[in-house]
Amino acid sequence: MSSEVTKRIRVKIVLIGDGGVGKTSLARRYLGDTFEHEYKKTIGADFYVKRDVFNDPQLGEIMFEWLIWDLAGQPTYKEVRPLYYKGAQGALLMFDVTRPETYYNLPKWLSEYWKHCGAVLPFVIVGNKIDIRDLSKNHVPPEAGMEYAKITSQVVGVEIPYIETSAKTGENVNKAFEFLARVVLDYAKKKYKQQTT
Ligand code: G3D
Ligand code: MG
Repeated sequence: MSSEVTKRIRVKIVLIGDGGVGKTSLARRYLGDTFEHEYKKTIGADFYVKRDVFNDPQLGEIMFEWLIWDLAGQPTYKEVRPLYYKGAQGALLMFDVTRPETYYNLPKWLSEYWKHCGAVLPFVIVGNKIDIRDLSKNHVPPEAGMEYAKITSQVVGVEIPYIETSAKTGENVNKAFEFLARVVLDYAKKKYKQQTT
């Protein structure tokens, strides 16, 4: 990590998707060993901080301080909801490629995210557990994730990425956050343009 990085932003993100899709595993894999971890017992969510540097073609190197919120277990979700989403600027919308029902539930999570954040905010669609995709007879093919990304891109007005990961092997985990940094910046640039034109 370069000490010359001067641009820094702090971005709260939420991990959303059905229980068991791998939200906690993905976050922990991304954090590696060097993470600050705080468990918010009172609200039933885990909270992690991670700094990472990304390169933007126009802005150069930017240090992101991710504030990653991760719902713990199966909480009494109603009480957690407002705090969980408050101030979020991005999301990883996750499903499990071995369980189609988790893919079909994506719209439900997305509308909840937008509703509680009060805006049509950006996100990355993550199809997790690709290491065991072939073990499932009716697994979700990559085309399904790409299709949903295409549809939602039109709604958000920026290109929503789809990425396939394995929190178990670590495949594409860093890349998921790289994509999230990109889409958050794309969205911010779009908003800025709208305000100045
Ligand atoms: P959640 O936070 O979305 O509820 P978890 O999901 O991160 O708790 O993961 C649920 C289970 O799926 C865990 O198994 C975890 O090890 C497993 N898992 C998560 N990601 C992957 C992956 O990419 N590949 C494989 N093969 N397994 C994964 P257990 O057995 O602990 O319930
Ligand atoms: Mg979890």
